[in-house]
Amino acid sequence: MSVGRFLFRNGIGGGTQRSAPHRAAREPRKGDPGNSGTAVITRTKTQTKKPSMYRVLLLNDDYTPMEFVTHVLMRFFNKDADEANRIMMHVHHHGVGECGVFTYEVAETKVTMVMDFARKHQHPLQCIMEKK
Ligand code: TYC
Repeated sequence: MSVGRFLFRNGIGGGTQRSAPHRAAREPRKGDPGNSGTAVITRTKTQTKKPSMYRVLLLNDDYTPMEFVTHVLMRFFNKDADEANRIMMHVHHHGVGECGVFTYEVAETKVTMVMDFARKHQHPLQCIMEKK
């Protein structure tokens, strides 16, 4: 190869140096033309919100039969016989007890179903919900 051809191929002679016109050869840096150095973070993470949770409680009274309360706990709160009896006796002795913890709409539905069921059987059983 001639000296002239060598210099042309290796970029010293031969005129125009060509490169991609719109892509920087490195990461943009502060002070580069058209780079203010101010970044706008449009979203840091997927937005998720934990729902508020509500306790559903049974209240004690002097008239509702124990067996009825145990049945309610099995029917509406999916407790087995032992757990239902334990919760019923807790309410009987302490005045109030937890049936479960649910989102607002589920808790509200449980309360309505228990209250309707107790009314239908003419028992004064009270079921309420409270925000955790
Ligand atoms: N205290 C009631 C009784 O002696 C039993 C009972 C238990 C009632 C729990 C309501 O939520 C209740 N028959």
